[in-house]
Amino acid sequence: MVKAVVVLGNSDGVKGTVYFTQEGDGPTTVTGDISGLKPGLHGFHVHAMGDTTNGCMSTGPHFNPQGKEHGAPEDEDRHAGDLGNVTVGDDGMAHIPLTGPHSIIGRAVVVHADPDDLGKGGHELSKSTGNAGGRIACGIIGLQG
Ligand SMILES: [Cu+2]
Ligand SMILES: [Zn+2]
Repeated sequence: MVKAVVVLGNSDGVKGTVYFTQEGDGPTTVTGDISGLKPGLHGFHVHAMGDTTNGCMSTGPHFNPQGKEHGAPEDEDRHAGDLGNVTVGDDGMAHIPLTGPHSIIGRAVVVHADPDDLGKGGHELSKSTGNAGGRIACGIIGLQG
């Protein structure tokens, strides 16, 4: 069992802790709570870099080791970091790699201001970011004992 955790926060009162667990090569389970967000859907991704020197802006693009297009978590053509949307306080499941060559340890989780259109919104950003708007909170994923 590999366990990882990320603490999210910003100066506007957004706070959260998100846990990732993976048994063997099985799917990664994502659980946790985030408070202080506006009601509704918020884009939720693993971004490529664990670098918050310039806040959430320096976490790079969506984690995408296979060079695919942006999509929904259940799509075949999706970034590995595409976790879809979160609703405040919801727990969820995601099939993202946590061990092996595509480890997400040391990368960043970013919560966005707007819903992720899952690549289907027809906007020029739909196929890269899901047009999820600003990066309102983020944190770096670390191993948990
Ligand atoms: Cu994002
Ligand atoms: Zn993406």
